[in-house]
Amino acid sequence: MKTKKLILCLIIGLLLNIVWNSESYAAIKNVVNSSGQPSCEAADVQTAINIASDGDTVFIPAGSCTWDTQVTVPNTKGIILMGAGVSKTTIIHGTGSTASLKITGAEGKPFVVTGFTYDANYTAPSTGIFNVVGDCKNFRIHHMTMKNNTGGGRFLHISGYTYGVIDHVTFDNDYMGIGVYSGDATGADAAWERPLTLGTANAVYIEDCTFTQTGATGYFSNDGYHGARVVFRYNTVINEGLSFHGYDTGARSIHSWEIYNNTFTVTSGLSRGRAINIRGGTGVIFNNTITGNYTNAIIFDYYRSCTNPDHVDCGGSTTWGQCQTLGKGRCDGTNPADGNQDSTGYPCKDQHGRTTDADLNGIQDSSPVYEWNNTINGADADISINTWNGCANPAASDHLQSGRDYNNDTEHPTYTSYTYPHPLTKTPSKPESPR
Ligand SMILES: [Ca+2]
Ligand SMILES: [Ca+2]
Ligand SMILES: [Ca+2]
Repeated sequence: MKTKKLILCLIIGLLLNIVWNSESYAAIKNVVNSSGQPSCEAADVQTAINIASDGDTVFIPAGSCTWDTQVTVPNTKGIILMGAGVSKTTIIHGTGSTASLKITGAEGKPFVVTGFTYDANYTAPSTGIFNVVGDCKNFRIHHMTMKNNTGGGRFLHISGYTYGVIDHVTFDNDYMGIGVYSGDATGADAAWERPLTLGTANAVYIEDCTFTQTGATGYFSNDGYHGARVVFRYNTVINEGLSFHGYDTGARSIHSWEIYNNTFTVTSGLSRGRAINIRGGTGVIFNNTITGNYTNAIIFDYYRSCTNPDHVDCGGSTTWGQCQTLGKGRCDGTNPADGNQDSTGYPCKDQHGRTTDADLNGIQDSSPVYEWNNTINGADADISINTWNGCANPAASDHLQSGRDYNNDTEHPTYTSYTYPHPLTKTPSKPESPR
């Protein structure tokens, strides 16, 4: 009995200590100017960040400010950067081709960004108006609006060995909502050496977000490469498609992806290309509802099946991507980059249905893709392979085969999806009454 009471006292003491600690140390740093007045200006936000400690909230009050110098959060602190709400605090990107907000994350230092509208001002850079780097494993970016990115760049660019969740963000007038480049160019090989972890927290989760583009031309809700792991679920995509890079234009392909319970819609009077377009890696695609005038529901491309400037698709000239060797050469049985288990070069490096070489025999291991319960305009939607017109010996159909590399209308035999909503969305990040 005595021991039990002692343990109980210790537990209560520990709990009180946690409460006391969080109350004592998690402070709110209101952003003010040199006169002490509420401010959303970049220099004042930076000053508040500089004096904040782990767990503190830097509160950006209502107002509209153009950030023409970059605001940075260093990897020495994990903070909450919070606006007064999307209808109240507006930050306008004003640093041209450089991100106006850059967070360098760190392992063990979770960070949160929430509660403001971020206006790209039609100049979104390729590395995002908002750039996340470093190796934080539990960030959250939520309840924001990002708008007016029509400049060809990204709203949000995430690179490094980093995982977390982006939820309830509205991407409006979107060119490219989110680019995930986990591993980044220099860490892409290391990212591909880590084992496949479908159904776990080891990914960048994008959930309950809305991506909308109302222009005449199609754009992409998001992208991934350099060994990225992306889970894209419960999102609403309007007049856009999802596209992941392979072992072609990037250092390495995206590593893995889980795409489920999303809606992809083309509104009346518009047309778009592919709803889901993937160029490498493995994963699952299920329960997606595709509606409207998309040319294709789900397409797999593997560029190196046919990187030949002379083939018919290219019209005898090298055009972007699909007709360039990009320094990687074709997968044709002679390229040491590939598995070369048959005369076509199969399995090609980072191709669909292949993953980390966990058994270290020098050949990327088989992990077929599974597709089930996807529809386009009410009918069954399947993965189809882009077989470049006129390309043979080898053809894409030699490298990507149904029943071997991918399976349509077949539930994955062992996969279980990760908890929804993502547990990080339960983390409180709203002080009771910020002032
Ligand atoms: Ca192997
Ligand atoms: Ca089918
Ligand atoms: Ca199907």
